[in-house]
Parts: sequence; C-alpha cells; structure tokens
Amino acid sequence: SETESKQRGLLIVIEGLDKAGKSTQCKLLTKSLNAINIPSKYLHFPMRTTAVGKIIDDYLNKRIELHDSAVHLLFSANRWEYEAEMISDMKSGVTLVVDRYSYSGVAFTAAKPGFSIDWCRGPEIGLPRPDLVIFLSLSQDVAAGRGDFGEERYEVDTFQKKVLSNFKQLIEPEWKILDASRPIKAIQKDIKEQVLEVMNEIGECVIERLWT
Ligand code: NYM
Ligand code: MG
Repeated sequence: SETESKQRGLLIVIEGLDKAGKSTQCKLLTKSLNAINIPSKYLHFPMRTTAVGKIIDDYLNKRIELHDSAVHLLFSANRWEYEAEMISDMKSGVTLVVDRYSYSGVAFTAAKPGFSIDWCRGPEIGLPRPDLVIFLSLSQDVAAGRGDFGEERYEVDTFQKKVLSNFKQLIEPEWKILDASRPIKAIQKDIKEQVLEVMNEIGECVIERLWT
C-alpha cells in the first residue's frame, strides 16, 4: 500500500564545538528541505523547555551545582524523553535535523576528570542511530576568534580543547567532516548534498540503534 512504501524520515545530526555554526546550519537545512517538500523538523539538545531540560539549563547557567555523573544522566534522559517522538516522526516521514546529540553528551562529560568515553556512552546505548552525522570541524583557535564565549559552564578554552579531542575519538568512517571555517552558504551547500545522497540510499531501511 501507499503507507507501507512511504520513505521514512531520516535522523540527521550535526555536531561540532561551540561556535562551529551548528544551529545556523541546522535551521537553514530544515528550511530548505521543507521548501522542496521533504517534511523536516529542527531539534536541539539539550531541549531546555522540558522538566529535565530546565534542570540542565539551571546547571549550565551556574544557578545550581550537580554531581557530574548526575548531569551526564540528565543530558541523556533529555534525549530519551524525545525517543518516542523521534521514532514516530521518522515513521511518519518527517526528517529530523538535530543540533547536537549523544556525541556531544559523551565528548563533553568525558572532558571532565575521571570520566571515560566508554562510561559516558552507557546511557546513550539504544537511542536511535543517526542516518547521517555531519561534523563541523573548526580548530579551537578559530572558534575562539569568533568572539567571546558566553558565561555558560564549559565555555572555556581549555575545556573545549579536551572536548575536541574527545570528538575526534568518536568519529566513525561514515561521518562527513566539513570545514566550518568557510562561508555559511558553502557549508550549507555541502550539507544539503550529503543529506540528499543519504536520503536516496536509506529508502525504507529500519531505524538502527546507537552503540549496540
Ligand atoms: N552539552 C550538550 C553536554 O554537555 N551534553 C549533552 O548531551 C549536550 C547535548 O551543553 N556547551 C553541552 C554542550 C554545550 C551546552 O548546548 C549547551 P548548546 O547547544 O550550546 O545549547
Ligand atoms: Mg551554546
């Protein structure tokens, strides 16, 4: 039937350091996919508007202190609380353009003393696996040149350098690494090309799960 043969939506994740231009690119991509009748939705983790997200927001803005392990689990919980919606969106043909995902979760917590990449992956196991991960690559020095960091936790040069080295350990062969020091339009063009290519390949494939 028509419903059965309908192509599912994709899970597209854009990752990178703070100030790499992730949000700009995700929003442009969502808009341009919708414009060519590919239904798409922008998602941004952490999703600060949920109950869990409000605690994360308080933590990032230094209004509260939390155990590093607890915060890690909250970031993960904030993805899990969207799992059912992500799955149902994809099944109904909506492509999700996601600004940060489990990779940020792992790369940031593992930059703290005493946290291994392996431990950090634990709570992410079983979340929907992205069909495409685009990594906006920027050296921390170029990122720093894009103006001052804000006041949030983690927005510190030395910490970002550790995050970048963790990201490098998470990169898988099928990730698309794009040079994020280029103009916005040039990056967007590359991203769109990658997305349309993957869209042709995926068809009706099942949704896989992370790190299983
Ligand atoms: N962050 C983000 C984490 O530490 N773990 C996570 O799982 C996610 C999704 O939150 N510095 C960190 C990275 C950022 C901070 O994200 C806020 P954003 O995209 O700047 O709102
Ligand atoms: Mg930020």
